[in-house]
Amino acid sequence: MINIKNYINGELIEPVGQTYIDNYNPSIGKVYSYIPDSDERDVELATEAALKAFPSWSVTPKDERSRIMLKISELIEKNLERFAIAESMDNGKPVSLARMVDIPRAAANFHFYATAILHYASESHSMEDTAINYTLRTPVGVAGCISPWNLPLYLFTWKIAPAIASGNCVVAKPSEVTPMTAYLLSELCIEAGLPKGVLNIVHGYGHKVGAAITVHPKIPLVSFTGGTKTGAEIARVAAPMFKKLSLELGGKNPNIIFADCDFDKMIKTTLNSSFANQGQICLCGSRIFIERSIYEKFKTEFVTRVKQMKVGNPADKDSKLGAVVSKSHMEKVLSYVDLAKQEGGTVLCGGHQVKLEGEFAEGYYIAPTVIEGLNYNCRTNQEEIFGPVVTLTPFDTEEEVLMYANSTQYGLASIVWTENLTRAHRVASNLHAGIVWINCWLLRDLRTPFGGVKGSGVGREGGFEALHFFTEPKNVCIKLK
Ligand code: TXE
Repeated sequence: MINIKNYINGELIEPVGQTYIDNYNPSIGKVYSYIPDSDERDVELATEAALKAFPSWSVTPKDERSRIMLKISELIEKNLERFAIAESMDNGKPVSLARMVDIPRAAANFHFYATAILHYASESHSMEDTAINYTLRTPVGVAGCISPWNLPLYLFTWKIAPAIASGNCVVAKPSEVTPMTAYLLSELCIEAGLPKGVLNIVHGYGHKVGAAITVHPKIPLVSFTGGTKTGAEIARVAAPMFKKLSLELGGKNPNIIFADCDFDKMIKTTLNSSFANQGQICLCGSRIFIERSIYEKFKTEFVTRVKQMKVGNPADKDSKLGAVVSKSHMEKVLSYVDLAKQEGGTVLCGGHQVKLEGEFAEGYYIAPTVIEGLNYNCRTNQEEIFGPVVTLTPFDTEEEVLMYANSTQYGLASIVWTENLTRAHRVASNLHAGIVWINCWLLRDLRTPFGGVKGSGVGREGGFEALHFFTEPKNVCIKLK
């Protein structure tokens, strides 16, 4: 059994309270390591270390910061297989997915911001011959980064990389449900020569460690990804302290399928946008709206293919779905299937736990689930389920489907399938969402703004948006005469 340690001031250390939390492997439903049950004392140590490192790190030349970050990126790539297996064991996702998506993306996050910082420039505003203004962009200080369990290392590094690239020091908290790869990352940071105190990782519960980061007076900005309720709690505490906040929260994304789409491409991608990572991606399209003239064709083809998706041991090459992240999450997702039935829905396939054999018998597996016959405004179609569950709803007009699509409290991503270019632009501009994918899904250019509207959050990550967030602009005005 591995005892995970906190990474504070360049060292791997035990939590002050010396207590630990059980860490489950969801694919077998058993404890396989222990996580520090840290509290505000550990956050205090981490913040002191970060404050001590800040004066030097914030003036370390960009080239040097970049060099160290590139080294971290290289080390992640070198350890790809080990990290992919660790991510799968911690989270339940197929190893193949972690190998193809999660871990390469974590390396890419460091690589991207190691180079982005070299190209980051600030503005100047000339007032003809009266004066010249220029904007200084300086690191803010100690950044709090709090991340969730669905894409553990991917989302953790998506925050840390821009924060340290722009000269901040960080107190970070990975999800207590999936802490392992953040722990492995701390070992790589030591190996890469990241100066002590620049990145500090404190493991533990949200209500202890996350809350202590949020309320700490010396942490002036918080970047958070997680549930909408938690985001609201963080905003409630941080707003009166005038902290900078970036909140990337839940989604209930529409996948809008017009009859003129490229059917084969659409079906293939829709299987993915529905069930990748067991549906536990805030960008998954869980509400599928299909133009009525192709509704039956879509339903037949889609359900046939969903039934063929193998749910199994995450290490098996042909497993399309692994385990969901925890027992309580499995129960939550299955409770939504019961709710859907009560709301008049018909389960076309799935809707139940999958019991595997042997050592996987106690794992948390759910069959990919497709439900039809629900109103667009019932709870099943309004609340984030965050599991392998999608609903099918027919529509007749563009106006009607836009109303359905925009009807939730969320507004993160949308997917649109049509070969009609004019309609694609029109629908994209009328969707209330931070991201619209036309004829694709999860195609990501790291330079683009990433985030949502309404209950899906505040602020944008990605590209220079993140560097703006992690720096404070200061205008200097010089009179010329
Ligand atoms: O997330 P939490 P949970 C959604 C999804 C899921 C629901 C709840 O619907 O079912 O949220 O998931 C830390 N102060 N998403 O409960 O609690 C926590 O320790 C500060 C969407 O796992 O929001 C973890 O590190 N921090 C989502 C992080 O917040 C606190 C991804 C996220 O956990 C805290 C995950 C507090 N008071 C879940 N309480 C997405 N948008 O991708 C908890 N945390």
